[in-house]
Amino acid sequence: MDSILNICPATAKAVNDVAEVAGYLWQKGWAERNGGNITVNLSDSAADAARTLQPIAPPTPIGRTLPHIKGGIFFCKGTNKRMRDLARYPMDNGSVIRVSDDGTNYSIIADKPVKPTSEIISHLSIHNYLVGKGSNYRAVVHTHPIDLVAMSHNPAFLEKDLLGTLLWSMIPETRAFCPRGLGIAPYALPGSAELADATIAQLDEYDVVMWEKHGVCSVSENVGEAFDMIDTLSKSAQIYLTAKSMGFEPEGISPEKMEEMKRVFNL
Ligand code: 2HA
Ligand code: ZN
Repeated sequence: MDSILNICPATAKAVNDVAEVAGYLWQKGWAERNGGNITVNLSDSAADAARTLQPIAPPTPIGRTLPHIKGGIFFCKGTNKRMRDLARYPMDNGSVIRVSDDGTNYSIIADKPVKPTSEIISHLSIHNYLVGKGSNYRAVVHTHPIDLVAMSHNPAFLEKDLLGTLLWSMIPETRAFCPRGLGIAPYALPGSAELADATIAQLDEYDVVMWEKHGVCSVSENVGEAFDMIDTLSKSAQIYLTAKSMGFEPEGISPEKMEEMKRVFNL
C-alpha cells in the first residue's frame, strides 16, 4: 500500500507536526520510554482518498459510544512506542484510525497495524467532546513534565485554580499564552474511562489539565499550540522551583498587575 502521507497532504502535514512535537517532548525530558501520547483529529482535513482506505486490522471496541466522531479519522501515537522514535519514524510508531459509523469501535487504516496509545479512551472521548461542543480544537497532547508533576504531589496545590494562578504569576507569558489556566483531574488509573471523564469535566473551563501525580493533558487547534501551553506552564514551574531552591518564596506578579494584563491584552 502507498503511504497515506503520499495520498493526503493534510495528513502528511499533521504527522510532520506530530513528529516535531514528539522530538520536543523527548528533548524536554518529559517522555521517558513510552511516556506520553499525541492524537490529531484529521476528519475535516483528510483527502477523500484517505477517507476510503480499508481497515488493515480487525476493529477494536472503544468501550463507549462517541456519537460526535462517528466515521472520524485520527492520527494516534502507538501504544508502547517511544516519543523519540515517533519523532524520527512517525508511521512506524503511530497509525491512522477510523471510528466506525456507529461510534463504538475503531479500525487502523494506515500505514501499518500499530495499536493506538493506551490512553485512547481519553483521547477519543476528548475529541468527541470537542467536536460535540463545536470547538475548532483538533489536537490532544499528553506528557509527563517533571516540574508540573512534582507540584501535583503537594495536596495544597490541587485546590481549584491555586496552582494555575501561582504559575500565571511567575511570568507574564504564562497568563498571556495559557489564558484558561490549569485544571486538575484527581489521580485515576492510566488508560481508564475514569481518567477520560475527569479530564473532560475540566475542559469546559481549561485547555490544560493536570493528571494528578502523572502528567498533563493539553488540547488546542494543533499540536504546536498544545505543546506551547504545557511548555509555558513548565517554564513558570521552573521559575517557582528555582526561586525556592535559592531559599525564598517568589513574590509573584500581584493580582492587580495580572488584572491589568488581562485588561490590556484582552485575555
Ligand atoms: O502512553 O503516558 O499515560 C504512556 C502514558 C500513559
Ligand atoms: Zn502518561
